Amino acid sequence: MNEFYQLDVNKVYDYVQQELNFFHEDADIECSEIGDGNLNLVFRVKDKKHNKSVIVKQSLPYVRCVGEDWPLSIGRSEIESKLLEIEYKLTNGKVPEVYKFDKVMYSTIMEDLTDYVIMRTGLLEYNQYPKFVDQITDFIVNTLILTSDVVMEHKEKKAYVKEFINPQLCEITEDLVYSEPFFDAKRNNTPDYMISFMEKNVWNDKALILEVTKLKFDFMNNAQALLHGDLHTGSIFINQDNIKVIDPEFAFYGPIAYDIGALIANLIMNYLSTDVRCNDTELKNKHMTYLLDTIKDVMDVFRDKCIKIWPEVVKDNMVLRSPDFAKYYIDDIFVNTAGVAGCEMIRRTVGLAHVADLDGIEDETKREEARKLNVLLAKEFIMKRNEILEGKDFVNLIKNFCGKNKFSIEKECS
Ligand code: SR1
Ligand code: MG
Repeated sequence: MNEFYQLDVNKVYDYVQQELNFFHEDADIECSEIGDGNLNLVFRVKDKKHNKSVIVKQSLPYVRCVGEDWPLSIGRSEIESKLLEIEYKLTNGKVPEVYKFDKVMYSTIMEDLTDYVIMRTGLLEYNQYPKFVDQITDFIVNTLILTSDVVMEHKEKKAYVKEFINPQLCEITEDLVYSEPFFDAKRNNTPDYMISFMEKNVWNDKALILEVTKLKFDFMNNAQALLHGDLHTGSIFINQDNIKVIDPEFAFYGPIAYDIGALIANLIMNYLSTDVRCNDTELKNKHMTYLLDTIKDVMDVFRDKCIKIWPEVVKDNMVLRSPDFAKYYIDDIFVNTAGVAGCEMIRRTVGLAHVADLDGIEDETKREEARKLNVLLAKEFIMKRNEILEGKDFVNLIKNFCGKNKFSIEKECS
């Protein structure tokens, strides 16, 4: 077949066999469409008899969650499969193994992660993952620091910058994360009761808009490292032993803080969600403490690992001569991580694409409280980001701000 056609559950088994001859002749096949993301089709093809399965992910020429009115280049799947192959090597297999990328069908056939759950789902069920901090910080250091100018030969790095130019997907982020949530944009998904709240606290706050604009320009102009580009808890498969990071179709050369900030923001939203959803006080305290420890440790262990590998990996001739450069470089990542986290929290509350952590709060009043608290806390992260240089600074801001403001938000929403 050398023409693109859209896969469905009836066609996908024949497609896999034609491309890879993966299944036994006597296989007992079951195909399902399991994609719950915003952009693509995702199929699981499983041989129940021999317990073998693959995932087939196909790009559609439009944004799935919106429809054909929003066209999108299917070439994004090539970026995704290339990045998965690079990250597979850099991280010793912390992403799914790609079996084949098909440039005609814009589909990737890859490893099925049967023993894992999406981290967002696991956290919403109050599960804890003791190996997560160590594994995600290895992932971040190996995919980001090792693809930066600190380490890579500069012409090779620039060749990567060119190869991973991803204008359409970057535009989605520029619009959906850094622009539209900060005014009353048509594509926003803003609950009615949030409109006047947003006008008062965000849309008319000129100082905030200036800081978000600075962060947007950092996103667009700081070709620092080869990012995943959408590293939230819905892009991480997890279990008690391992993680596998999925869905890097937003990959491009951008600021390291963009990946880390997305992750931290989604942990914070789970924290706020747990506070209003969980009725078992002991479990609630345990899970919220776990989340704060995780946020703190991700940041501090990231810093420690950077400092540790720095002397072994640095190649740039000026960085080698400047012992203080590592601290300057990592401090800048921390500050911008706080800023990115704030933008991600606001866009997941009022922008086009929300998260289950907030939308899934069943009690309407509590959902409103959590959304409002999330926006106000996000503002603090953006406006006070220059003071956030250690893991404990993230945690103290969350604890102090929520402690002080929870009561007045509860009163406002009741
Ligand atoms: C139209 S795409 C909306 C969002 O889904 C992806 O997962 C990205 O986070 C993007 O911003
Ligand atoms: Mg995704």
